[in-house]
Amino acid sequence: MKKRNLNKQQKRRIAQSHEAAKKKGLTPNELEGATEGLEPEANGIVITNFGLQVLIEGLDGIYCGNYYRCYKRANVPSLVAGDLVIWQNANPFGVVVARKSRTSKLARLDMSGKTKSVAANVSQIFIVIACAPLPITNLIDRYIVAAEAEQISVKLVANKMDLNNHKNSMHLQEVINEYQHIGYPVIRSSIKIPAGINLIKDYLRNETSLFVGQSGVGKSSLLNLIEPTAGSATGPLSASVEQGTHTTTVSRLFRVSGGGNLIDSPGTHTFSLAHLDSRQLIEGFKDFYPFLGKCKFRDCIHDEQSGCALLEATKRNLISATRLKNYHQIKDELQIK
Ligand SMILES: Nc1nc2c(ncn2[C@@H]2O[C@H](COP(=O)(O)OP(=O)(O)OP(=O)(O)O)[C@@H](O)[C@H]2O)c(=O)[nH]1
Ligand SMILES: [Mg+2]
Ligand SMILES: [Zn+2]
Repeated sequence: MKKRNLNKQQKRRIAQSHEAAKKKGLTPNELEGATEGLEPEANGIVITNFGLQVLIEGLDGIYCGNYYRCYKRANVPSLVAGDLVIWQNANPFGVVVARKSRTSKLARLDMSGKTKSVAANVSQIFIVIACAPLPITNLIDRYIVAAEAEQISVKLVANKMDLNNHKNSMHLQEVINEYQHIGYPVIRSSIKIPAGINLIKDYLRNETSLFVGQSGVGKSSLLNLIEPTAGSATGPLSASVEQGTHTTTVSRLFRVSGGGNLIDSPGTHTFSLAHLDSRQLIEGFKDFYPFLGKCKFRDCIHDEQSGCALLEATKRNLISATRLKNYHQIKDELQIK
C-alpha cells in the first residue's frame, strides 16, 4: 500500500476542508474545485468504502496494484467493494470521477428502508453456515433470492465441520441435505482440520466472489486461510448464546493469488430484500419450478387453496415446507400480491 505521510499543516488543512465541505453538503475535493494537481484519469477498483472516502486499487500504468484513498465527486453514485471506477490521483487524496456500470449488485434494505449495496460486480456468492451460530434458513433463502435475481451463482459453505459433536450438528446436516437436494453445491470446510479450503480456492479462480452469512460462522477466518496476507480481523462467539460479535463491519475486496477477487462482508441476522417483483421472487425458489402452473386455480397464491400444487408437494416431501413458509414471509414483506 502506498503510504502518505502528512505533515501537521496538511492534516489541519484537511480537517478544515472536511468541516467546510460538510457544512455545504459537498465533498472536500469539490469544495476546493479539485481540478488543480489532478493527474490524468485512470481505472480503479473499489477495495472498501470508509464513508467519507473510498480505498481504491489502481488498475493501470504506474498506479497498478497500489492503493489510494479517494473522495468521490457528488455526482458519482454510491460506491461499494467491487465497483469499477474512473479516478484521478492527487495529493493527498485522489478523486473518483465516475462509476462504471455494474454487471451485478447484491443489495438489501437498510433500517431506514434505503437500498444498500453489499458488493458490486460479484459473479458468485458463498453462503457460509455452521453449527454455531445455528443456521437460519430464512436468511439463506433471502441471499439465494437476491443472488438469483442478479444471475449470481450460489454455493453454500458448511464451516466448522470439526465440531461434529455439537448440539446443532444434526440440524446443520439437515440444512446441508436440503440445499444439496435443491441443487446447490455445499462445500464442507473447517479452519481447524483444515478441510474444504482447496475446493473453495478452485471455485474462486477468476471469479469475483462474495462471502455472506451470519456473524461468527467463520467468513473472515476462511478468507485468512485462503489468502494469508488478508489479515482480516476475526472474533470469538459470545459464550452464552453462541452468536457472532459482528467483527467485520464493512465489505472489503481481497485479491486471490490464483486469480480472482474475494469480498468479505459483515455478518447479518436479517437481509431485507430490495424491490423484487413476484417473478423474481419465485425464481429464487428453483425447487418450486416443477410445480408452477400446476395449481388448480390460475391465480393460486400457494397458501391455503385446495388444489395448490406447491402445498401438495410439501405434503409429499417433494419440496420443504420451511422453504414455502420462507417464500410467503418474504412475499408478505415485499408486499407482493
Ligand atoms: N471450531 C472452529 N471454529 C471456527 C472455524 N472457523 C471459524 N471459527 C471461529 O469462529 C469465530 C468467528 O470467526 P470469524 O471468522 O470472525 O467469523 P465471521 O463470519 O467473519 O464473523 P463476522 O465478521 O462477525 O461476520 C472465531 O472464534 C473463529 O476462530 C472452524 O472451522 N472451526
Ligand atoms: Mg468477519
Ligand atoms: Zn398454488
